[in-house]
Amino acid sequence: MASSVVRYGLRMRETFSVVNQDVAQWFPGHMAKGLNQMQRKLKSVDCIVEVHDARIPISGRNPLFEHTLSAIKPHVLVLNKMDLADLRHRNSIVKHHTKEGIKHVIFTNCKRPESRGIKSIIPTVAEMIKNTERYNRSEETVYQLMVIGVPNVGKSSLINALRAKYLRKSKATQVGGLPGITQSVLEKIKVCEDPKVYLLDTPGVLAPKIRDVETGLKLALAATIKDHLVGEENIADYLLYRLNKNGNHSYVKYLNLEEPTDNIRQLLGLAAVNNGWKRKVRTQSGTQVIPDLQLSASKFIKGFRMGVFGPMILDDLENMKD
Ligand SMILES: Nc1nc2c(ncn2[C@@H]2O[C@H](COP(=O)(O)OP(=O)(O)OP(=O)(O)O)[C@@H](O)[C@H]2O)c(=O)[nH]1
Ligand SMILES: [Mg+2]
Repeated sequence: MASSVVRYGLRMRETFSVVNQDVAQWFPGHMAKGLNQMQRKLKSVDCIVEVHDARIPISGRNPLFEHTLSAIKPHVLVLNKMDLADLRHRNSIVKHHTKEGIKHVIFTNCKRPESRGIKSIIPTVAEMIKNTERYNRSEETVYQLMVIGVPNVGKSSLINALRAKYLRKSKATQVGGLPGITQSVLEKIKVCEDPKVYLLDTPGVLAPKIRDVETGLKLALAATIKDHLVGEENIADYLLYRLNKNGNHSYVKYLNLEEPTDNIRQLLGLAAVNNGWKRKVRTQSGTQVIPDLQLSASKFIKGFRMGVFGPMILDDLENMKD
């Protein structure tokens, strides 16, 4: 991994390179099954709601969806976790997707069912369906939507948020901090009475072939791929690169360091020593206590996922003007 010890005022990495990473290993094979199940249900669906993480608004969407699901039915792109995303680029993100042919982009925070984004989903979808020929489903008076997306972006949370908003009902589908919580296409869940709207929850599906290693690291940082598959130190290093690139050194205080660095090993070591994060290892002469670099890495990554380094976007939007 390219890195150098950098002191205050010196240059940080401008590009990120990882060696010896077999990206194909990061993707569990069982996901093809989920996609097949989804395709089978497509006939009874009026609209596809694709949920994606607003911190990776451009890259990391599953390109398979474009060909197999969203191109066939009316489609809305929900960019969720907007509370964690830097929304100064909101207009350029929307413009980018509009150019790609996506007419409806909605930013949401599923932790707030009464927020504007959540409120706009059903009216937007109802309008779209009204304006489309409903193929074999024209006699139906209820709307059925399928929620799709890569793992852990908040698909199930969106269903629960809509249910809470319109029906004042509690959670109907399980939510969790790790990817792979929803395992198969579930039965339809009612989220609204007028109009009658049902949603199908689906398991997260990643693209079997990833564009490049950096896209994979973004997906990993946003917790869509299990950490151990990518390696916590790799994910932490990518986070460090991103923060330094943005001139964001808030990690120094958070990890109890003295100054910024661009060297992940140095960061993890110092964080472990300064915070007393230790672990025991067996040696020939007994046991020894050493700094726990893995714990440092997971605390650092967790900080990002909780938003402690402020709102961020992991895609490069510098060249996109609002
Ligand atoms: N900060 C924030 N967290 C969210 C938001 N929406 C969901 N989450 C969290 O993201 C995690 C994943 O949510 P899920 O709803 O289980 O995601 P999913 O896409 O259904 O995941 P899989 O079923 O594993 O594919 C959970 O810890 C949620 O609490 C949001 O808008 N903002
Ligand atoms: Mg789910």
